[in-house]
Amino acid sequence: MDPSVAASLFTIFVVMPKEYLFISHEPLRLSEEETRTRAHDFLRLMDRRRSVRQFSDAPVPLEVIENIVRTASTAPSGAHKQPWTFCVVSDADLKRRIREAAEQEEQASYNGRMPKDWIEDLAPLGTDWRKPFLETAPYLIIVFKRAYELKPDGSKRKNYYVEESVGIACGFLIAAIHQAGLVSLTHTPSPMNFLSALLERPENERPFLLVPIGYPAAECRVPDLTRKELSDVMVRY
Ligand code: IYR
Repeated sequence: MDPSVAASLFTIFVVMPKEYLFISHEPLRLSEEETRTRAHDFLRLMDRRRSVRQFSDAPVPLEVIENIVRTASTAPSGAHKQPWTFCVVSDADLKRRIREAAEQEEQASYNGRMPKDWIEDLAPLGTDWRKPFLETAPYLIIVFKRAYELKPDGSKRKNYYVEESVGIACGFLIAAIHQAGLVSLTHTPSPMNFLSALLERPENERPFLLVPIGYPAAECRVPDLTRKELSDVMVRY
């Protein structure tokens, strides 16, 4: 290569900082009154959310699930890497296999793997190893965290704050489900690696959370729980 061409290329690709595009941001600009009302209304909405373990098999349109996943994927993430994959399962045979594998793990957990204190802490929730909702709910979303990205050439690219990012995305997911009038459960069968095998996920993905989604069963009951007061969760400085 001509040395002057090489010099120009060096300047363009090595010396000159790349210009990144910034666009203007147009946030909602609300009056203080409207902000107060909306904060209050959102609290009232979210405070009605409950984790549900008894699902109806009533169908949910796929479009609703897609928009819920799109909402989850708006979450902030480390270096905007969006290190998540949402596996959406509605196939009855796959749901059955997930249930069978989850129940096998849960049976071992409830019958010896979980310490006594843990079992006692769960008693008010009325949970046990049986997970019929994994078949009844019309959809299961299995959230995978991407420990790193696998490039097409096989090389790896780091992700950042993966746990935090995927946790926030799951929060958005659960809020979006509730906002749409559906119910969900944050289910964490343990260990969860059977999900990687059943869903044939690549090596850079690790199961993070299993979220059944649907309508509650007509006879659905939830434990009589209260939430902490503001004074127990907020400290002012
Ligand atoms: N994974 C078990 C046990 C369980 C653990 C916690 I922490 C809960 O809040 C609820 C259940 C199960 O799903 O039953």
